[in-house]
Amino acid sequence: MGADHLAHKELLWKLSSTYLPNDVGSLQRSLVRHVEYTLARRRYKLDDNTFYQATAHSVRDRLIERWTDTQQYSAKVGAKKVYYLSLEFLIGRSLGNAVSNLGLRGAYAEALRQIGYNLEDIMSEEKEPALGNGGLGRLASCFLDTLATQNYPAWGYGIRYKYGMFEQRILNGQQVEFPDYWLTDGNPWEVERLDVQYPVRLFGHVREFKDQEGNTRYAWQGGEVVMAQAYDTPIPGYGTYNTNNMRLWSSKPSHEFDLASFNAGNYYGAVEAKERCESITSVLYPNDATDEGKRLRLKQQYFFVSATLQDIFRRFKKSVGRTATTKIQDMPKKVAIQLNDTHPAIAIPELMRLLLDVEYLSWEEAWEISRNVFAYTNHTILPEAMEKWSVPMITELLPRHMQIIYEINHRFLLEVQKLWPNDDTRLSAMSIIEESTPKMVRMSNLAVIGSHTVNGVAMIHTKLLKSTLFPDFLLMWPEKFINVTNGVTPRRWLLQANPALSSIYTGMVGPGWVNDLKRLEPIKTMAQDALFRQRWRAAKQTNKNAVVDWLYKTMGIQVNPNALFDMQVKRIHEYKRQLLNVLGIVHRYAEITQATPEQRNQMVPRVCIMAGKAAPGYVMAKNLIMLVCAVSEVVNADAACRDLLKVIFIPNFNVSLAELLIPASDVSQHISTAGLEASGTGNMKFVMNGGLIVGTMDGANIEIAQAIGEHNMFTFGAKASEVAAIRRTMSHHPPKIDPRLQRATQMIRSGVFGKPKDGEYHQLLDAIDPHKDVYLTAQDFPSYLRAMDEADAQFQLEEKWTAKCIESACSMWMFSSDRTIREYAAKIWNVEPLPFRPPKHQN
Ligand code: GPW
Repeated sequence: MGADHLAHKELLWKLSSTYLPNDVGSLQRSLVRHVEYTLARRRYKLDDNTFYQATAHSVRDRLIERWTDTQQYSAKVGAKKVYYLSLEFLIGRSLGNAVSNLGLRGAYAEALRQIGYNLEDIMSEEKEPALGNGGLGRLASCFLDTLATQNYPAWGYGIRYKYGMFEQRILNGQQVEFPDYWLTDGNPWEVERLDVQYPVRLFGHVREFKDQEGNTRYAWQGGEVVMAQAYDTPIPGYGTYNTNNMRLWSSKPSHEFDLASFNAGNYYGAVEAKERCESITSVLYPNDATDEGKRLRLKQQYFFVSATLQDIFRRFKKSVGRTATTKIQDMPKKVAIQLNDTHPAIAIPELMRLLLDVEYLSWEEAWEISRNVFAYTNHTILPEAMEKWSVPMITELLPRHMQIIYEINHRFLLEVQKLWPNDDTRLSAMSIIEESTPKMVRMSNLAVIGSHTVNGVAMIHTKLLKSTLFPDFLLMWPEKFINVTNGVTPRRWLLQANPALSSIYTGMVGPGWVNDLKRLEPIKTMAQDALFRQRWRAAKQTNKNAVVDWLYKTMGIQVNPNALFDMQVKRIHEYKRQLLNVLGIVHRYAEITQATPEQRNQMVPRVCIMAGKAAPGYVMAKNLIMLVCAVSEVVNADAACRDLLKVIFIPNFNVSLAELLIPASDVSQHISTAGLEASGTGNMKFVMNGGLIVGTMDGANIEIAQAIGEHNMFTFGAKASEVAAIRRTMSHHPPKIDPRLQRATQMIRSGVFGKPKDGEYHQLLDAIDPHKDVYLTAQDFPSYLRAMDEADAQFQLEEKWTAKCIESACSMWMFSSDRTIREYAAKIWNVEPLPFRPPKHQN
C-alpha cells in the first residue's frame, strides 16, 4: 500500500510538472485543440469570434500554470499577503494584456497569421468586462497589474456583477442606458471555483449568552443565508512568472434556504427567494462619486465583505496550522487589507464579529488585530459621495454589526472625551453616528477609526483631507494620515495602447522601460534632435490616423487629421466642468462664424472630442450630454467650420475606447474646479502618451506640472486656496460676466442649438449664474480661454510643441503605478516582493 501510494504520487507529480510548450507550432496545435474540444466546433470556416475564444483558452492554459505555481509557492513560504478590497475593477480587455505580459504576443501573432487570422482582429472580438464606473475602478485594475509585475503576493477581491457598467447609446441626442450583459459569450478568463463557497447571513437577530468562563457573548442567528460563489481570474505580471489572483463573488441560493421553503410547501415562494439571492450581485451601481443609499447596495457591500473575510480567515488559519508558532494575534503579520474607499468599510465590524463571536477573543485583542490589518484609501472630499447608512437599515440587515459599530463608537468617544473634555461640537463631528432623523452611520469616520493608516490619492487631496474632512482625527492621530499619489500601469497605457511610441522607446533604451519608467528620462535630451522630433510626430500621426479611420468607420464623421485633437473623456460630472469645455467650443464657433476668410486662415483647426457616461439619475449630467450633441450637430453641419472645427461626442466611453483615443490626443482637458478632483488618472495617461494638458491646479495636475515643468502645461483658473473666498463673495458681489461668455450663453439660450422642451439648457446655464456659480465656471471662463488660446498659439510652433511633448512624456515615471505600489508596500502594508522562479525555464 505504502509503496503503491508513493508510486502514484511520483507519477502524478511527473505528469503535472511538465509545462506547455510555447513555440509557434505548439500554439497552433493548442488553438485547434480548443476549437475542436473546448468549443466543439468544426475545424474550417471559423469566424474571428470563435478564434478569439480559442486563443483566450489557449492563453489561459498558460496563465494557469504560472498561477497555480505562484499560489502554491506563496502558501508554502507563508508570506504576508495584500488583499485589495474593491467594489469595482475596471479590467478592460484581457487578451492583449495577457499575451504581452506572458511575452507571447509575437508567437501568437505568428501562429494565427499562418492559419489566416490576425491577432489584432481577434483581440477586438473580446467584450470588455466593465465592472467599474471610472477612475476608482480603473485604479484598482492598474494596481493589480503592478502588484503582479512587482511580484507582490496580493489578491484583489470584488463582485462578479452579471450586468456591468451600462452601455451608453445616444438616441435623439440623448443618453439612453442599455444593460451590459457581458457574459453572453461566456468568460474564458475566469475559473468557477465550485469548491470555494461561503454562507452569508442577512437580517436575523442577536442572541446574548454566557460562555464557559462566564463572559457575555453574542451570536447572530436566523434571517436569510445566501451563498457566495468564487470566480477566479489570473492576473499575470509583465516579464515575470508571478501570477496573482482576482477573486470575484457571485451570489446564489443556499441549500438550507431551499429546504426551509420547500418544506413549508411554498414552491413559488422558494423560487422567488432564489431569485432574490441571485439579485444581490446582479448589477453594478452606476454612480460615480455619489452615494444613493440603496438597500441592495448595502447588501452587496456586506455580501462581498463577508465572503472575502471568511476566505482570508480560512487561508490565514490554514497557515497558522502549518507553522505552530503563528497565533491568531499574528494576523497583521500575515494579512494586510486595503479598503478602496469606504465601499468595503463594513469589513471593519465584520472582522470584529469574527474575532469576538467566532474566535472568542476579548474586545481589546480583537480591536488590536483589526486596526492593524485595515488601511483605508479616501478618493474624494465631495460631500455627496460620503457614504452614510441609516441606523434602522443597518439594524434590520446586520443587527450584530450595528451593535459592534455602537461599541466601537462608544469606546472611541471616551478617548475623545479624555483628550477634549466638554467639547460636544468635536464629539458630534467625530462620532460615527450622525444625530439626524433617522440616525446615520458615517462610513468614513468608521473607516478612519478602524484603520491604522488613511491615505489620500494626490498631494493636494491629502492636504484637503486633513484640513477639511478629518481635522479632528488629524489632531488625535497625526501619523495616521499619509499621501500616496495615484499612478497608472505603463503596460496597458503605453505598451499596449501605443505601439508606435513604445517602439520608439524600446529602440532608444531597450525594453526595460516597461517596468522601470525612469529609464525614459534620458530621452528628454532628444527633444533637441530634429530627426527624433520628426519620428515622434510620425508616431503621433499614426495614432491620430487610427482615430480618424475609426471615426469615419463607426460614426461616419470625417475629420482633418492635421487638426489639433482636443479631448475631454471621463465621467460626466458638474465638478469636472464639461460645461466649461462646451462654452469654450460655442465661443470658438462664434469666432469662426464671425471671422473674415483671412482671419479664418490664421485659426488653428480643432477636433473637439468628448466622451463619458452620466449616472442614469444625474439630470445635470444628462443635460450636458444633450447640449454637447446639439452643438455637435450644428457646428459639424456649418460650412463655415469645415476643416476648422469639429465637435464629436463619442458614445459608450470605456477602457478599450480610451486605449484608442488617448494616444491620439494633442491636448486633453482636466479642468475640475480646484480642490474637487481628488487626483485624476486620465491626466497621467495623456501626458505619458505625448499629449499636453489644459488644466486647473487640481488633483495630480499639480504634481504633473512639477514633474514636467509648468511651462509644459496650460494652466488656468482659481486656485483651491481661493475657491472658498470667491464663493463667499459672489452672492453679494457677483463678478461681471465676460462678454464672450455672455455671447455663448445667449446663443445657447436663444436656440442656436435647438430648444429642448423641458428647458434643459436653461437649467445648465442657470447653475453658472454669477450669484451662485458653485463650480466657478463663469468665474474661470476668461482664464480658460486664455489657456486655450495659448495652446493654439503653441501648437502652431510645431518643433517647439514636439519638444514639449517629448520632455513631458519622458518625465512621467512617478505616475507609474509601479511607484505608487512601492509606496503602499513600504508605508502601509509592510510586504516584500516574492518572486517565484519557475522550475523549468519557459520559452
Ligand atoms: F467617491 N473616484 C471615482 F471617492 O472614480 F468613491 N469613483 C468614486 O466613487 C470615487 C472617486 C469616490 C475617483 C476620483 O474622482 C478621482 O479623482 C481619482 O483619481 C480616482 O477615484 C482614483 O483615486
